[in-house]
Amino acid sequence: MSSQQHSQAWKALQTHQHSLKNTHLRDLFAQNPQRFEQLSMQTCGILFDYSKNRLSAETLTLLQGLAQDSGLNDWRERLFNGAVVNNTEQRAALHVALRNRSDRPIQVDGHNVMPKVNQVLDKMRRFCHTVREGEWLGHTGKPIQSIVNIGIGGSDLGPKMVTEALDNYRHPRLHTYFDSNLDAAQLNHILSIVDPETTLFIVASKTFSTQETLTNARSARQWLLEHLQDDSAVSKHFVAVSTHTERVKAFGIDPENMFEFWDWVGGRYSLWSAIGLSVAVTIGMDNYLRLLSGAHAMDEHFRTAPLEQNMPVLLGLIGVWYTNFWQTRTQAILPYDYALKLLPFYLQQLEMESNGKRVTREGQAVEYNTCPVVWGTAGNNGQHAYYQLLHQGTQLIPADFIVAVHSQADKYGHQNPVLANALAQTRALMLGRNSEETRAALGDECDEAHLPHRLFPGNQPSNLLMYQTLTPDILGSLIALYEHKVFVQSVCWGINPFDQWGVELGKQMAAELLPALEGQADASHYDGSTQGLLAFIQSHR
Ligand code: G6Q
Repeated sequence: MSSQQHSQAWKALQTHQHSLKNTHLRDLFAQNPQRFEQLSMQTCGILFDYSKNRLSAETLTLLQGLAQDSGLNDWRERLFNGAVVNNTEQRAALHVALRNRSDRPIQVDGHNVMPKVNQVLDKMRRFCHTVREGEWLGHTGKPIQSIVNIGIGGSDLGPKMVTEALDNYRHPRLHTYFDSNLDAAQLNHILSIVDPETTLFIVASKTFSTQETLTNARSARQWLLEHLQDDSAVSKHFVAVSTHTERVKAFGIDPENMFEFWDWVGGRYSLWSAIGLSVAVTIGMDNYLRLLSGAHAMDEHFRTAPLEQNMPVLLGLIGVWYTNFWQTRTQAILPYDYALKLLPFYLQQLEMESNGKRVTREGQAVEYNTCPVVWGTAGNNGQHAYYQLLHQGTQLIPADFIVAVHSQADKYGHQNPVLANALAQTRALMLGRNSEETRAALGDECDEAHLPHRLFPGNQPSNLLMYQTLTPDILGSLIALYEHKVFVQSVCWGINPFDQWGVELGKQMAAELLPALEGQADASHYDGSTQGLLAFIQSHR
């Protein structure tokens, strides 16, 4: 049993929640004309407005007390100093070293890792240059036009999200695709578009043992060889990103064409390592380094700013406030910037794989909610789909709105309507509309019998993150903001955010089921449902 919720800070927050329970956000704004000035902040080119939340200055003080009692200052120091913060795997989690653009040495096991990090960045730069300049030639002598990143989970979601988000920075000759799913439909689709003579596959896998990735990589190699009819073509069309040289060699990729990273880089935190190679080739090494610099700027802010002026700390604590004291179960991510359409999927992994845990670092069962379900889609589309529930449903759902002042691609003057919609939604969710206002708004059309259907309770909380336009630097800062938010929450919940044992059991059972599906193993010991499903599969082959 975890002690977190028996602490003074936790109890004080529970009592405080009772006192705020019946206060509407409208009242909080009416009571304090300075609310926006007091409950918003800026750093790294990002404005964070957290005024539309069910909280007061006192709430924040109490939450900071919880963070302090949970040892946040100490944990933050340990994270940046390369301590073993991932206790179940006995590892550091040093994604901050990968984007450390300062000269500050960062030690793992007594060795400064920065020279190795910078060597790989140099190798990536040389590679990106040759591909982008058309000097890296395919087997038949043609420059590369298509990049296919084969990877899954952390070796897919980050590079894919960033490549999409920064499409404006793409080299005009290069098109980049991401293959992750085991179902060959995804690979087939990509292979139907690209040309074997001008395609470069990046096999991205930390372990180089992941079933989905290796299966797809083998099929891609088979496709290439069917077209080019020469085994030596593989070296011109395949490179690897991994921590495991032997397995890369065994697959048939020359270690010269391998980009290394290390076990102290977690999968979902690996975008900043050579796993970002597909991004770097697509947008160019200088822009990729800007992404790292943006993340580094947020790291420095997180590392040095006092808790009450610390953006990731505030974002994390506000999430804890809702999850543990208002018992919310989901968190919406709503980007009003189409470039960030994949951000909700990326954050699903970052947040849910990191903090979807039920025991503390010490292995005791937690007695409180941990990570909420994270979900969302690009802005306006959601308005015409599920926002109904946000406005008039029965659940309290905190939402993060992410908004660009300028879209990357507004040739036709769409941006003011986009901004109007984003601001209107946060306002409507907060204010709602009472009966008096509804009668006034509807005038003669107001039908008293239908009035309840036209009311909006409001009081739905939201954060709003706004920046001028999505550049590599801003995107880097934004991602690092969420990474540190997740870390802050993990500290408050007393859990390890850097392991992911929850994904093991399903993998293991899949490996056991495969022989049964191939008719080479007896299935009679399986549960009734699995036996029934296997029988259906066999009879429909
Ligand atoms: C992330 C997870 C997971 C991992 C994939 C791919 O934190 O560990 O999503 O990234 O399972 O693993 P490989 O990179 O080893 O293929």
